Amino acid sequence: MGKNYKNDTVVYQIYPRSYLDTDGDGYGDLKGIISKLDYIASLGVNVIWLSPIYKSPDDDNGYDISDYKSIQPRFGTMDDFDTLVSEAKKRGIGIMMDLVINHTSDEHEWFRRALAGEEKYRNYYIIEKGKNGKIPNNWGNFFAECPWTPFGDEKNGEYYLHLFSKKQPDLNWHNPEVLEEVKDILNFWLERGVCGFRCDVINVIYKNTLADGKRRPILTGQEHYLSTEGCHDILRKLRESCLEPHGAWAVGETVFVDVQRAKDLCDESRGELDMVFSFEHMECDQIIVKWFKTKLRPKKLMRTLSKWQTALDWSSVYFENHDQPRFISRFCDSKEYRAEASKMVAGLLLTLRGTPFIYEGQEIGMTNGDFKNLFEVEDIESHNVYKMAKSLGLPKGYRWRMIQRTSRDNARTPMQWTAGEKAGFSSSEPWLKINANHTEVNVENEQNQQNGVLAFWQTMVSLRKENEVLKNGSFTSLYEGKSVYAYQREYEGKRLVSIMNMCSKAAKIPSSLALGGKLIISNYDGESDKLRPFEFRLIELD
Ligand code: TEU
Repeated sequence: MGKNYKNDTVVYQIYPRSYLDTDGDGYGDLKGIISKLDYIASLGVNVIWLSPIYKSPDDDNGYDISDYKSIQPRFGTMDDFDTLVSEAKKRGIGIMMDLVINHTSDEHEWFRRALAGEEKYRNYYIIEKGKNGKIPNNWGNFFAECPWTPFGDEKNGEYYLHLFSKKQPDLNWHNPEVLEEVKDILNFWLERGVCGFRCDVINVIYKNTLADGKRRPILTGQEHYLSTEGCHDILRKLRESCLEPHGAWAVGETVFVDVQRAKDLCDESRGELDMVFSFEHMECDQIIVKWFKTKLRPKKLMRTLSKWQTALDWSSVYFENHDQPRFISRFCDSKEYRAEASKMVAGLLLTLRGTPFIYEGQEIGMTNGDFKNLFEVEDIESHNVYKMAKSLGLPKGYRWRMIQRTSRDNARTPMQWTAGEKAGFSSSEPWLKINANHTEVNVENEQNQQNGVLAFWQTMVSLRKENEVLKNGSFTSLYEGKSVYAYQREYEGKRLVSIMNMCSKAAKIPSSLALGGKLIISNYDGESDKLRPFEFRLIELD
């Protein structure tokens, strides 16, 4: 990797099952991604992050891995993978894998051998005796399940820990043999040419103790496993034994991370992660948990973005991924000003400081799914939460609205390539419902538009990659208002200002922002003395 690889990188996340299906099984596959590499290269990105493509029973859509050194047959073969790596490389694009090492699938050989009584493999997992017929502790679970499930015959009174689904048993990172196995997995993929890893829930892997936790509204017990010293130690060892020798890099998905913990995880001197995904900006519209929403106040989003922009030396910047509802549906407008809002997000994402991550479909302004009922939703988390809401007595209509606006499936609907049958995604019934708005919102339609959403995203990526101020410059917030956000990027005396209206009503430009300068780009044509709905402007100050 070059000296400034973090600054020079723009990542495109692909959720493979939803990208392009070439064998007519209703699931996207590697051959589909290969066939779209010219399109992906036209975005200007230089890394593709693949959500898991390993063998998996798909209880959590591949985040439950049963063989880390394999390819899920429905996605293709190892030859397809090798072709993807080499074809991407020809286009200057690296492949980043999704490393899920907090847990395996319960169908992994290790877990099966543990169930068969092999002591060596029992120690790969967190297996505890219950207390007086009860589960070992009072911890919570990310998927609204009980985090302890009987291990083997219930009569033995033993349980295994799973912070996610019962088919995702947590690994025991106190066991040095687990570290050796995972080093082997990283090196297997690094030797196949991957450029790095997105590390799934990487800051919860090392549990200090299984003692009861302080009672919390969610995830009781988190103080015993969030960003522990044991986790830091493991990250240093993985960097030393795997990443460093291959010149590879790693971004950590770090739930509940605060600024200090983020610094501890990705400060260069620590030799652990290169950057993290924080969540605070994605939680501006929620009350305690994401299922209970409050009206978004853009100022809160602005403040959070500014806070993280100035707190860390470097980090990722993202607004969408496979777990989050579509940003323009959630924070902007998915109808009247969908195009303007998507372009504004492009301006925001690609002029902030940090490595930008674009999620498939974001570049054409895809919106939340148009699910009509729970039967159209696949995600295990959504089904579990619906069940829990029902057990809490929440009214049916309210329960459904909770799922409809927050389900992770909102971001997992198949990529919309054309206005045609099944959006050009597949020749047969897709694994998840395709949004009906694919008739207007699709790649083909966008490729025929000079000033469309896709063209604007491509321009912003190209601008970002060529511009030293955007790649390397400092960040200073200039204005955080009810709807207007403005910040300055500065590098070697050159200054750029991004100014935007995050609302669907025109907004006055504050007098303090009458800075003059030269307009570099805007998502609107023509002049205006106000910022139009979701207007974005990038201005070069002399
Ligand atoms: O997500 C971890 C995680 O915390 C999210 O699931 C989060 O709880 C919520 O869904 C978004 O607010 C990672 C993966 O991204 C997710 O897809 C997996 O389901 C999960 O880990 C388990 O591997």
